[in-house]
Amino acid sequence: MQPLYELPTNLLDGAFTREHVPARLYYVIATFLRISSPRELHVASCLYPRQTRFTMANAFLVSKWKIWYKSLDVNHDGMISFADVEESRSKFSELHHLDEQKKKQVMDNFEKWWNEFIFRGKTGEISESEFVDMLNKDFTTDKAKFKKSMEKCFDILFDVIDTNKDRSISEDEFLIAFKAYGHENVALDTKFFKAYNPKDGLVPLREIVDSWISFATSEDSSKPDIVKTAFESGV
Ligand SMILES: [Ca+2]
Ligand SMILES: [Ca+2]
Repeated sequence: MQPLYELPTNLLDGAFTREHVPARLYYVIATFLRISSPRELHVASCLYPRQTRFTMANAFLVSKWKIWYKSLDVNHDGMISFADVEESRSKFSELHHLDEQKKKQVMDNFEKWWNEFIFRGKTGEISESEFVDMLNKDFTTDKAKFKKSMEKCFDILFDVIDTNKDRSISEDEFLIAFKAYGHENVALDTKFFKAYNPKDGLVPLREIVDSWISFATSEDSSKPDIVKTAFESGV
C-alpha cells in the first residue's frame, strides 16, 4: 500500500513535529488517531487514503453497471423510478396469469427486491450516475461484502422468476421475466436463453444466478460475460 505522504526516511527515528508533514494531514492524523511518533504517522498515512481517497471500480465493471441500469428502466423513460417497479410486477403477474394470492406475493416480493438492491434507501428517481456511485461505494469499501449482497440480490430475483420452483429456468420463465422487465424482443431474449446451453429446455437456476453475480461484480474483462454480451446485442 502506498502512503499518502512519504516521510523523509531520516525523520523516521527522530521526533515528530508539525513541520514534518503538511498541516492538513498533521491535523487529521494527530487529532483523530492521537499519535505522536513518525513511525505511527507512517502507518497511519498508509491507512488514511483507504478511508478517504476516491476509488473507482475498473471501466469494465462500471460499463456493466451502466448496462444493468438501462436494463432496469422497464418503461424506457431514461430513469429508474417506482413506475418501473409497478410496470415490471404487473406485467410479470399478468403474463403468468397469477391468481390473487400469488399475485399479491409477487407484488410484495418485487417491491422488496427493488427497495433493497436498487433504490437502497433512496426514494423517487435514481439517475445512472447515482446508481453507479452507490454500487461503486459498496464495491470499493468491501468487495467480499458487495459480492455477498449481489449473491443475495440475484438469488432472490431468480427465485421469484422460477415460478414453478423446480430450481431450473425454462425458456418460458426466462422470456416472461425479460418481457416483464421491458425486454420485448423475443428473438433476442431467446438467443440470450440459448446462450446458457439449456438441456431439455432447462437451465439450472444456479448457472443463471452465477452469470448475473459475475456480471455485477467481476472486473475480469478476459472472461466472457454472457449477460453483458446479450445486452450489447440489443436485448
Ligand atoms: Ca423508467
Ligand atoms: Ca422453473
